[in-house]
Amino acid sequence: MRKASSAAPATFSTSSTSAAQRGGTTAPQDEVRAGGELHQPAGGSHPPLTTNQGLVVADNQNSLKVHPRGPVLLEDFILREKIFHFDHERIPERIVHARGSAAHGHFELTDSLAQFTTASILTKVGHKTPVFTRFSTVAGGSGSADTPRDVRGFAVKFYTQQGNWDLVGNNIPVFFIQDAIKFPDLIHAVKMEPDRGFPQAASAHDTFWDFISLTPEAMHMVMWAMSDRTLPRSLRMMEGFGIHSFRLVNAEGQSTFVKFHWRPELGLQSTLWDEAVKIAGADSDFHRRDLFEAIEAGSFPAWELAVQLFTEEEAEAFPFDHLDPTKLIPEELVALRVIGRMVLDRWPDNFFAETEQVAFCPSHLVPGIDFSNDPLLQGRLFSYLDTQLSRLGSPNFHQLPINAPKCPFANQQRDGHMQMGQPRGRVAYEPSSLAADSPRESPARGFRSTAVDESGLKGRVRPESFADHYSQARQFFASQTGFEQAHIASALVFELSKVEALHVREAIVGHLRHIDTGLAQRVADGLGLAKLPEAAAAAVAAQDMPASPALQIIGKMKDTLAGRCVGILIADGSDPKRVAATRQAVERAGASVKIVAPKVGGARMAGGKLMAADGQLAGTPSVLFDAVAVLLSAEGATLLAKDAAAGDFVRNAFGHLKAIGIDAGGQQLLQALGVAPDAGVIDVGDTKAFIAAAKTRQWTREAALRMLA
Ligand code: HDE
Repeated sequence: MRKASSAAPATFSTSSTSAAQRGGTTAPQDEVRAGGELHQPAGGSHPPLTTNQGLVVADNQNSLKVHPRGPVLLEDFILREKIFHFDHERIPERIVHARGSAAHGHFELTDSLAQFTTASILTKVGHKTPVFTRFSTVAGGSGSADTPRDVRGFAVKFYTQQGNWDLVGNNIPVFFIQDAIKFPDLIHAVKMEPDRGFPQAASAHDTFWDFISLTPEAMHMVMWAMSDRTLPRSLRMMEGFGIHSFRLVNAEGQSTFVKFHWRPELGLQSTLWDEAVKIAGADSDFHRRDLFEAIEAGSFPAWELAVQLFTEEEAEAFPFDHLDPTKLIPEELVALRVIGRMVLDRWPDNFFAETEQVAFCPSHLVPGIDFSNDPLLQGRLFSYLDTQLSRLGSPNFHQLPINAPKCPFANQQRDGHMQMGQPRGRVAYEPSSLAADSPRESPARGFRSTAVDESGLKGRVRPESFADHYSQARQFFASQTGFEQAHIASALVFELSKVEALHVREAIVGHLRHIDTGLAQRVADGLGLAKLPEAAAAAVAAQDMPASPALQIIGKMKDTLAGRCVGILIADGSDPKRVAATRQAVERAGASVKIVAPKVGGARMAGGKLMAADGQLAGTPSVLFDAVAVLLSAEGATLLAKDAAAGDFVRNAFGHLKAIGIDAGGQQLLQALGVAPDAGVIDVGDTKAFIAAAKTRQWTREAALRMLA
């Protein structure tokens, strides 16, 4: 039998075992190292490590064994407790919206809606209500990439003085289906196909398009999903929508319908499809990192909250049914009224405790707000509460700090798994006469459902008023700029080209014929269909509606570089003054700069000084930036001309329609790569021109370099 090593003198250890016996090369934290100094990682006084029962642990490196090379003992309760807890670290991921990122912040009301509602959050101007906001993709698992083509969740939990209000919306104002009973089918169709387990986080496959082809009500949402709205550049640059009509209810019990909109202060920005695909490889946490870095840098993302208010009578006159969640109310029909501002200024302390365990429920609302009869919303009122039980495992999920209201709450609900409260006394019922302090109902200020006159024949019937599936899809497409229309057509071609079943491809084109014949023809051509398929049977013929420029992305971009990021590619010999001047101009415009160099240690600049890099060229491609500058010496350009990563950096920046700032060396590299300069390739000597070009994409470049449908 081998003996335990005694190579290290016993004096190196505070216990009777030697350092080598304690294991590894790293000394335990309370151990005197060979040099004689106490090993204390930076940052000070460490509390003792304990078990969950508070027992101080002496050795966190070794399990308890019969002898140093012998079997582990079942007796080792410290090992068992640690592994037991580890084994149960995961909870079921969300069935949809599993991949998400969240932040804390506040909402401040700027315009009172006191005329319409009793909700204090919508009437107390200047009051700051804490919020927790989670953004998500829908289809992918929790470890999937941030940038697939997908709808984004936009869920806000307002911790109001009257209880929690959850506005659980998306970044698109309509939805695929009209009735909650179709939701499991929709999600089963879009998720990985059940026999093969792929594709992950992608709608470009047969089952999704098969379901869509048989669900014409989805065609409006499909237009949005195929637009660049589903490729947001940043979570900070997306709109949010409550989708359904809700009601605001005032003190007299009168109700007004309301739609909620979030509008990003940075304006809308999207990536291009080819770019989004490449970002997924370069940084699958692109959106999460972007939100984290912005908040850490103090560049807090903010949104305006706006409402569309309308009465029942006004709704009667709309050429669609506002209770149908596949329809929106154009801003040109009912203007948006901005009533407040949300700022996200604090990243969660712990991802699991907050972002993973936060439980949003559309049924969480406050007095003065009420539901409408939107059948999708009505189904959601059940689903979210129910799902929390399987995710969080207990009806007491509301007691988790992230879910608990920040106003007092009390009732006679008791017990259950993981009960954290310790209610006192004998009274756990109501009415009661045995306790003076037991909670009672409050008729005057409590929640009341709006008294609505409902009558009719019970039945599983889709209303006639929900039958027009194409008019708003047509309006959406007609309202886009030519660049955006080309992206929609190309996205349809891309997605349908991944569909193996020819009849499904044809059926979708058949639906497109009701929306825009030109679009149908472009997609048919892009798919190589021999002839235009038959138009689908339509319950109601599509109407032409007035164009709504508010539905564009390009129309909603802001003339700003704020919140975005410019990458500057340097190499040995680059001119530090040029780099500094470019950096200064970008930062003055409210954007950030990242220096990219062949080596992460930096580049030796002209003049001999080292400039540190934020990223190494091969790992920091230009897809991560909104615009780039290529600032090189002649030698640097010659060197990089031979490097594939540098070639990709420049060619992709050009291909993704980005402004490229250059100096003489940059120009040399572009020339060597065969990239012909256009109006978006700018000498950084003219910083103003470079910033102006960096704010937007060089849309006109695209037709020359990409085969769009
Ligand atoms: Fe959801 N949805 N949903 N949904 N949804 C969930 O709840 C559901 C719908 C939305 O960041 C689940 O906690 C049904 C529309 C967001 O945690 C689940 C129907 C809209 C989030 C659920 C819908 C949404 C969810 C999964 C059809 C836009 C993420 C885990 C009636 C207005 C919230 C969970 C977060 C999450 C069900 C339709 C938005 C299963 C049954 C429409 C932003 O309860």
